[in-house]
Amino acid sequence: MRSVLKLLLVSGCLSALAAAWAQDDQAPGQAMVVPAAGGRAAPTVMTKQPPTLHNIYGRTHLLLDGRWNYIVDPYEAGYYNYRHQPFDQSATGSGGFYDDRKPKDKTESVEYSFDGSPTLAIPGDWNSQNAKLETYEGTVWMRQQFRAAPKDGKRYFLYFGAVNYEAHVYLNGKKVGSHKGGFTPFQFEVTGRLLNGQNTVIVKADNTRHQDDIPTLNTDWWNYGGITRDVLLAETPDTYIADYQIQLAKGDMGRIEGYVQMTGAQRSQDVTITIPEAGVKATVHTGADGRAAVSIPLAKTKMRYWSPEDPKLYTVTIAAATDKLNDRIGFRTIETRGQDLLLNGKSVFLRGISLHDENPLIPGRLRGEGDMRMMLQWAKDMNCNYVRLAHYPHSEEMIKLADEMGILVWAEVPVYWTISWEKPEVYANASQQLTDLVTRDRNRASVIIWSIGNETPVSEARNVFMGKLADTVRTLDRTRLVGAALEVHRKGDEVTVEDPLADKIDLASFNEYAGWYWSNNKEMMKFSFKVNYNKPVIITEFGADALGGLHADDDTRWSEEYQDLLYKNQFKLLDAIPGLRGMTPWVLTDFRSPRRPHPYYQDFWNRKGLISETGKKKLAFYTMKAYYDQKQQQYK
Ligand code: GCB
Repeated sequence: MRSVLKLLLVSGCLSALAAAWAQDDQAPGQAMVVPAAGGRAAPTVMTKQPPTLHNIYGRTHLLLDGRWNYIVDPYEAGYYNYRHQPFDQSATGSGGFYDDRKPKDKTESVEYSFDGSPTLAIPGDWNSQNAKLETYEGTVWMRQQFRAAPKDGKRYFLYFGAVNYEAHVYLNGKKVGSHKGGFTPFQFEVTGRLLNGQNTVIVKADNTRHQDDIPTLNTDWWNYGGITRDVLLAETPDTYIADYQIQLAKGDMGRIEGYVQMTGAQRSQDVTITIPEAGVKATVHTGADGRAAVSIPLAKTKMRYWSPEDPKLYTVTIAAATDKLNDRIGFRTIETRGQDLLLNGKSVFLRGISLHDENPLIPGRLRGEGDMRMMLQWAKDMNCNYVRLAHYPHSEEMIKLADEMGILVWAEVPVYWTISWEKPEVYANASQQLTDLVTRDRNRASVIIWSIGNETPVSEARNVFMGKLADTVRTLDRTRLVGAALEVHRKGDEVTVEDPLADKIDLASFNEYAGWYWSNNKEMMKFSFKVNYNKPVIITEFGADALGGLHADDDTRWSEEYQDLLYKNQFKLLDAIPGLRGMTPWVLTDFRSPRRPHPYYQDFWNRKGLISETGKKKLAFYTMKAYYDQKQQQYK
């Protein structure tokens, strides 16, 4: 089988290759791949692919970012013919906008043209780049042209950091696959399909919301559409390091544990892991399945453990005969002991804040490192050591920056509110998004908690769905904690959490809106929290809306004073909870939401930010900082 595979690779016969993978590799990646079939268009079929490349930025690659021409297509005229049949599933496979057709002479009419059409900066949502698209939900086609010089014996992958929500991808007029899910990476192998010279990639992105998607129809954030993260053409050797986990063993600061996964014809190989600065060198041998377990004892004195105070990253090299990769990895442990939360064995308080992947100043999705640094630096200005990256996977770059800046991370999937709990395909989608998140970030020291969802209402079907997600995430990564933002229940003045899901996760983590959605500043102090779980208590949300610059007395809703007093009241209520080990108030900055129409106070913004949409810090920002300064002293 192996030698056959090699031959196929060289000859670039992708359909046979896809079939070979289907037999050999178990891999994440919900993307649908269209095998090339002698140049003829093939119907979309599901084939197992090699795992989505881990550590994509560590690969030889060409960034395909920049200006992409685009065509807005509300009726999907470029996808369906007039009988509403997809062009890419017709006998010829052609007819859609992905043909990028130009009239051959003056006698021919073609009703679209990428040449001369406007451009979007990619990565970037379309809503923030064209006022007419501010609320657009539907299809936009985007085209990029690039030059390539594919080499024999190398494999090539078109990799997308994220496209919201459904993407159909075409290379040089042929479909390479499709993908659903707005916040996780996906790739298509294009070995044998790349041209030597100019290539054209065309993406149909559709951000239409559906009840049976993840997230579902109803959310409290802007539905930014488009190619919102980097697009890369990555090159790998024939047999390459597909995935690995190099982390401290659960609760053991003296041992690195994990695995290495090779993919390709020569998958059984020696693989050497070196961390020169820590004096680590170990060799493992991958089996017939390309996998080897890794377990390396450490000399304690040599290791500087990663923490917010000392975010030390080591250069780790993973080298096989056919491939070699570098990564920057931090080493730390995270555990619970009763109600205590232990980072590197030491009790820690999570001084956090929630945030969306949105730059309020544009407003639009974070476009790159500058935007990301701004957001994380704002959190640091408040003396945070932790962020909740709500409510969906943020970018890989963001997590890497958190690693570098020393900020602990709660990472989440968009299992939010009223998901279609009963449908197996909806579960499969959620589980895939969770898998893709863990696969991407499993080596990032900053990530300490995988969150499987937010404010999901208790019911039998939901409990089964969420319980399975909790089990899934534990099989993917044993070293981190599992959380979910649960809801509270009120019995008179007593606030409790009664949720069977709490038994399946590692934290008593919940959202509560005392003083805002229930009660008010005057009356909220009558409440008390009774949390009956022997787990660290983490408040995943509380908050109040305040229009930046609106000053009034602290009973007046929407004023900065109201928000400020609510925070002070919250600290008193929450400090009375035994086992309180952290919080991520809602939210760092004001953010756009279609659910917030009040013409004066909201204007389609959720105003719970501690920083306004112009970047001005509200009163409560400083109150929050003072509280965290004090917590820092307490946990020194
Ligand atoms: C919540 C949600 C969050 C909302 C927030 C609010 O409970 O988790 O997504 O934006 O409340 O402002 O109502």
